[in-house]
Amino acid sequence: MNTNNNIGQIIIHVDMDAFYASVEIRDNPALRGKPLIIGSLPHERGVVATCSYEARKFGVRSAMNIKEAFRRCPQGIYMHPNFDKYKAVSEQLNNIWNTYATVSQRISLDEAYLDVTEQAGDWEGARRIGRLIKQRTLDEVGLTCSVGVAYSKTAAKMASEEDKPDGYFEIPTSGDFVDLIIDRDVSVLYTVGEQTAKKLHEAGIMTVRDIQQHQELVVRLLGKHGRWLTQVAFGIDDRKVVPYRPQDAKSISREVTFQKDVRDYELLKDVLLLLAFCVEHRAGRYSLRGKGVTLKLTYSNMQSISRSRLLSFSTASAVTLYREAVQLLDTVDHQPVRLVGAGLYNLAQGEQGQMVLQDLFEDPGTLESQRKELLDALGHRYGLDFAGHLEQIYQMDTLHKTVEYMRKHFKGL
Ligand code: TTP
Ligand code: MG
Repeated sequence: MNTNNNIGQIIIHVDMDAFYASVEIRDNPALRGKPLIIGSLPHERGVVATCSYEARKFGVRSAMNIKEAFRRCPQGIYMHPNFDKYKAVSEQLNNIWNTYATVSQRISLDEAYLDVTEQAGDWEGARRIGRLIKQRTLDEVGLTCSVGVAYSKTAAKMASEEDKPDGYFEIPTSGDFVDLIIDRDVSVLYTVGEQTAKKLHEAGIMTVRDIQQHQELVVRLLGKHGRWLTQVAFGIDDRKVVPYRPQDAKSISREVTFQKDVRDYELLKDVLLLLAFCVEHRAGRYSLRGKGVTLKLTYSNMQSISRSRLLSFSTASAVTLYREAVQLLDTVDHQPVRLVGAGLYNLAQGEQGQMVLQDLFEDPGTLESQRKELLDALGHRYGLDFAGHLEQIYQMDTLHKTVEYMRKHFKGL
């Protein structure tokens, strides 16, 4: 097997470059070489999903407020994302990736871990696979990606970042990994986000070497996460590549940002009903039920709050989720709202045997008639056929458009 390391796994992490933006550029070469920003449009509310590397030179980043992006890059080209297209591309990518992996773990549309230990045989074989994936992605899909080959998942992810875009980088052993990062800032470790980095910095822990030398302090500051970091700082990460299964998700939620703040909480309740249907749809696809219900709000001052409650039974019903979310909404401060979300957590896969017990709490007949009543009433208020268009409303774009229509046409109850 692989001779260059003694851990026994060879893992590839592959991550597409500026994914959404690159797909748009591929399909419209006039965009090539330009600062392209995918997300909201400058006059709308919202954030940057991603941007081309040319736009990154202006300081534009994923998740940045779109107004800030426009301030930094007024000459940029701004476009809405086209999710259906990206999903289709992702399927193509997945087919290429799967050819070379015994197990592949998709992390998002554009990113996966591949366990290539068997197929590769040795390090040279892994190198060949890494190169092949890059070549086929370019030839067959017309896009560039960055590939990291390493002895562990953490190192493979780090390797794919190391030489981006169109990168290829190897980290064969834990020794190589430690040599590479020991004097870098703690934020080089991908589980260290802004908040965690701040906490560590404030305690004087600036680099990976500091983590190595102050393990007790790191654990005291960060608990379980700290313990993980003290391992990773020495290159220890034995996690296996596990196939991604949507049913393993810990929660399912949907949210929308309004183009103008909403002051009327009756309108919010109507929006919660649509969100509840979207969550029900997703839960249904994977036969999931949740015991916990959450409501999320972001107020106009950007303060976000979430409220949740655990039910005595688990549900996948939009009616139940809606009713619970509305009750939670009644308990919060009624300030103007820019974002509202609803979700289920504490998920478990529904089993037939539980259905009988379930019926004690949620009679299927009653739920069905309530569902119809709620949708009819909603349709009546806005003059829209919600029941007939649910399939479309489950899609993000239509959901946003519908919610904006509701906001503009809301006249009170
Ligand atoms: P990333 O792989 O994080 O970013 P990227 O592929 O655009 O760029 P990079 O070359 O740095 O890998 O995310 C993949 C896609 O996921 C990205 O194209 C858009 C989407 N996305 C969001 O919608 N919002 C976000 O905050 C992030 C980080 C990504
Ligand atoms: Mg990417």
